[in-house]
Amino acid sequence: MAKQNEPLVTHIYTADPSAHVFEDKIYIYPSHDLDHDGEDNDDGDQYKMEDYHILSMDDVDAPCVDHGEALHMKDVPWVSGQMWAPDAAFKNGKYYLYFPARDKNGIFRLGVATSDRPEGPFKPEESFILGSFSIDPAVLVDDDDKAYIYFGGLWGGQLESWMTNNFTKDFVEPAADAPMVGPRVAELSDDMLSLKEIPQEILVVDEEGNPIKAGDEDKRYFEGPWMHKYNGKYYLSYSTGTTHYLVYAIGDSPKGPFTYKGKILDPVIGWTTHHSIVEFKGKWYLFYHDSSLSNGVNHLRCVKFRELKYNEDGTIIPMKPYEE
Ligand code: FUB
Repeated sequence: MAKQNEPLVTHIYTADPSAHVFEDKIYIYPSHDLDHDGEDNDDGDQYKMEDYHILSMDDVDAPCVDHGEALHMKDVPWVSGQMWAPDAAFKNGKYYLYFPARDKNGIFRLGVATSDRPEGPFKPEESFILGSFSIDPAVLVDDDDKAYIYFGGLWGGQLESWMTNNFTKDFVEPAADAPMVGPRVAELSDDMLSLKEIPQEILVVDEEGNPIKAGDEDKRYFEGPWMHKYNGKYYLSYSTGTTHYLVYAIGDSPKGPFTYKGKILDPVIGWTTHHSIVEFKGKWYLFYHDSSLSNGVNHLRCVKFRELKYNEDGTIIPMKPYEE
């Protein structure tokens, strides 16, 4: 049986859970971590994932089912490795799996694969999504049926290499007092397979309207964007990377700007955490990962979930990962 704050599955290592309610169940789209003796570095070479397994739960206290391999890199013609954090969406009567991976030149791109079923198997497109780059796609299908893809990750995720929307191998990190490097957003085409526009950088400001600075590592964007709506407002949440927080910002439109509001989750065991937020049967849940299942090995992670609550003013009540 699934239990809050416990690994959802223990027979494989899983990370980066993107949770959605499809067909009245919770479906979880995680990365699948593999064990190896390779290098662990700031480029993320330790995250050597090759495939996706999709999980589901009929309810929050029901067993978590692994539906087996839904997509493997050997079946994706443009991929050379590292199938990282995915997300999924439902539109046009179909399920879409969005995933980042290195192309044959070692550049991270975003791919898409389709299925008639939420658990797959998924059939990939021949090429990556034109105009896409970096990692960690998250897709919002808004109430008006327009769909937006959010993405981007610093360091190994190569986002700093795309400040001009052209890849630059030798990028310069922004100065500490310069605005942070923001995640990107683009509207998706109606068939969900391409971008309708050039991705734009998202602006996150503080309560005074000043952009969050690159050196403000407790608040700045690092990776793992997620977008959800609560009471008509748009909530952009993300990982701060080096300081290991999950934080959020609120805006009035899917492309922002967003005002930084605070922390969602304190640091977990392991270097990364990566999350999603979903409503199920009138309650809200945070899905995230830590490295507790491997006793702290950074690249061997496990997905977990816990209830998330809001204050009356719409702010999120911050949580500590190892307290109820
Ligand atoms: O899982 C590989 C990478 O680690 C993800 O893309 C990041 O968000 C981090 O969780």
